[in-house]
Amino acid sequence: MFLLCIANTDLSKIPNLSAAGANPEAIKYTVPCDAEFLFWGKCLSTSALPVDPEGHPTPAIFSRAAREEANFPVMVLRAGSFLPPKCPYVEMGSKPGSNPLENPAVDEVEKIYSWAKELGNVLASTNPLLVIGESIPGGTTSAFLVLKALGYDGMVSSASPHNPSNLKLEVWEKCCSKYGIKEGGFRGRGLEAVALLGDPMQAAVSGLAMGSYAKSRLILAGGTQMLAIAAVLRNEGYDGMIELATTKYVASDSSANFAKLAEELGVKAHVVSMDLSQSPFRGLSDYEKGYVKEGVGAGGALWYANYLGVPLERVLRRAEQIYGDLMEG
Ligand code: AAM
Repeated sequence: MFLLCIANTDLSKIPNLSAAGANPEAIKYTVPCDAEFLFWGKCLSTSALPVDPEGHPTPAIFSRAAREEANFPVMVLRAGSFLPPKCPYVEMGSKPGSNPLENPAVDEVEKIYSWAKELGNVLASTNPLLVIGESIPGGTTSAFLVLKALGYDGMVSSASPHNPSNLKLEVWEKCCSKYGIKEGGFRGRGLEAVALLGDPMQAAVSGLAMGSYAKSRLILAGGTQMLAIAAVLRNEGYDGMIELATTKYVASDSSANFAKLAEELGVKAHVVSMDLSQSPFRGLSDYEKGYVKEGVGAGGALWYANYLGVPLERVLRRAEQIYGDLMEG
């Protein structure tokens, strides 16, 4: 089964920090639209697909294409989003995350974690393989803050080709002054780091992972945001195998330290070597230039389809067809 965990964080309201939406107003629709697109193949909360500020489409295109080609079941988990998606979903009863520069980031972190753990346990008893993706604009920054707090020094990726790394670092430094914390100060306290600096998606996905590990194979579908989940798991005492699947765009992002962080965390990474350079659509071929890169579990969905016997090329052609139809419509 493919699970998409959706959430929001007020971090996305900091200007220029997130590119997962055309503009700050549009960003609040990214999450419900991603879920709707994955589920129905069209967005219901807005008339158009989520795009970045330069018009490049959401990676949900690839997750949806993988689902259409491989027919795997999907489930949406809402762990605190500004707006509900117009599709069936599991409600975690949690609030969107706060900007830690204003307030501690995640309310009721233990509740989210324990509910998700129980859900992970239930899902794992009927699914031998769980692939878990995310949609949370601003999520690379909350990932960075948690990694730093847990002592992992490396930059996260970004939905933009121009990673606002300095801005992310500035947010971390301001958090250090506000709360009197330092790098590595939360070692061994993964959930506490999430509560102060992370986001509700991290609490939910960490719980799902902890609850399912003993029973099923789990693939964290995403890039450096999923490495932050791995960091939480390691700091909550999980010392088993952690697998992650992501696109080559995150793995080869020179503004981030994906490989170094994955190695430090003992994460086995499946990197999907997709090539969109020949795509007739600029919205897609520009992924090769570092636009968007990953999200909505795209890398994991491509990996999953391939695992189920569908060649990568077929899913990519389907994604082009889906995008082409939308452009014409
Ligand atoms: C999710 N939906 C998206 C999207 N993502 N729609 C358009 N572009 C994206 N990149 P940042 O921290 O820079 O905001 O990047 C993280 C977000 O980008 C996540 O929501 C991820 O799923 C992706």
